[in-house]
Amino acid sequence: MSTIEHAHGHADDHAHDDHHPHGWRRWLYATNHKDIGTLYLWFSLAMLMTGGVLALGIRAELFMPGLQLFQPEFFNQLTTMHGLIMVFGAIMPAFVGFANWMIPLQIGAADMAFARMNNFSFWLLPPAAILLVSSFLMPGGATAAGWTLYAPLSTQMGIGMDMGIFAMHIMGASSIMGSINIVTTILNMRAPGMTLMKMPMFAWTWLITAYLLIAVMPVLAGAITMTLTDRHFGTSFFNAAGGGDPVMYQHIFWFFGHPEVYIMILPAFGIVSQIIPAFSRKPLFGYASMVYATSSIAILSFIVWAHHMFATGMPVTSQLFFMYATMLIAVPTGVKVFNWIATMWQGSMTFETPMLWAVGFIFVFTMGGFTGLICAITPVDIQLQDTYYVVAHFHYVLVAGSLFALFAGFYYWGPKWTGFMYNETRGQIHFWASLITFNVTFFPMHFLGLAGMPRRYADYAAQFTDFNMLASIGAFGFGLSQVYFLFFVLLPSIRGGEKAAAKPWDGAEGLEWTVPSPAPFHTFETPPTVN
Ligand code: CU1
Repeated sequence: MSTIEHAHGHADDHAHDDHHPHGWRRWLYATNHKDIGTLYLWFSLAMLMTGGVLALGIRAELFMPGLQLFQPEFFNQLTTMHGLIMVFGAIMPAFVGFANWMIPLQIGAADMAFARMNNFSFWLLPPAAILLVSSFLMPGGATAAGWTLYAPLSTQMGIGMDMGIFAMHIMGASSIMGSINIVTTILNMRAPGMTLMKMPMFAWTWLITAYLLIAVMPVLAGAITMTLTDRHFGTSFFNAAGGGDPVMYQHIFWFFGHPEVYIMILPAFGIVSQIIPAFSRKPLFGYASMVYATSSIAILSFIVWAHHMFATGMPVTSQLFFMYATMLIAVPTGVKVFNWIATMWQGSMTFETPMLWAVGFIFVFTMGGFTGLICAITPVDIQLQDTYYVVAHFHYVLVAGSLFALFAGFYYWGPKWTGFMYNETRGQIHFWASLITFNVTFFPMHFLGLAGMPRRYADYAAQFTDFNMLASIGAFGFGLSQVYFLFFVLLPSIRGGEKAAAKPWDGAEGLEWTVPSPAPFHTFETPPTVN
């Protein structure tokens, strides 16, 4: 019996007590970490599809040179909104959904520390998403300043920009509250015996991620608030004519933005660090070094921000500092990759769908890591800045990194969530189709970037046609692969099918809990709330 059904069945025994609201109330008033986790996951899936449709619009326009479908102004709205929706609507909330589902279970807590704040964190998101997406309908359309919302362009666009700023404020508030909840839960609500250094890696990576979020979301809020006051209240923070500096916007934004990219990858590291041992039937190699590597990455992420700004002109000493600091991050990241490989080494490996995604993650994410190193080299970056090479780089880390890990986690833990096994053949089809089409989409972009094709343009010179056609074909294939996932894997595995065993991964399962967990999975049908 699934955990959800179980909770439900239990509630039916007390049909008249209102601790377990039914129907829409169950979701609107949800204080149960599992229900809230489910809400987060559905929300992020909806945003993934919305952002995906925008991406396909971009790739459709870029299938051929010339303008076919969209005017350049609208094209730039598509790229901007694609980025904002994927970062703030899809990837981040998906990891928070995983955190809600898994962290209390992993540390033996009854629920999240602040159950009602947890509800509020989630329900801020749908209005923010509606605000963001409906800005397309405003005069002048959605913001077209790029997801980074650089001044001075962002200080001059229409009302869509204000709606975007408001939406990001709301999403930021949601993230901060979610992070406070995660930190408090992990620090205060671990079961007896569950010391910090015994926690499963996903809980560890999220603890560190939550600190990053609390540190940098207010910085983003500051940057976009200054943008707002420059727009409407006569300030000149980013306006050179009034004594301000548009480059300062970039400093503030990337002081948020670089830790943000680790916010989107550290929980992915955590998921992969649990799947690899389970399907290698060995404990994680170098557990403590994984914890320290994660912390090192988080700390270093605060001192590398200006590697996004080499082309703005800066003193050579600054260039060198940000170049070397950035390269330093390759060390703890390398520790992680080597630990994953050492975990697999001489293991009794099997390749069910979660493991395929996890190994695919290591392989393809690491390519994104290498191109990141290349971009960190200042003189190279000045050449590659704002070309498709950078677009290729960050899609290798965000799609083949974050999204692949999310799929790995879904296939791994989903049977616990729904109570049903997904179809293994279809899961593997989904993996291989995604892996191939992902690379068809984004690998050619390296060549386009090296050849000098700039990003954020609706049109391009004829010599870029072949690789663009290939990328567009790949993108539609990738989109179709996710439609296949939705209709042939996800929905069927929720409706029913083969019942998942209590330990779906059998021999592999025990190793997920490399420490004896004092709190097994199914003891929390009716979690008490704390606040
Ligand atoms: Cu960065």
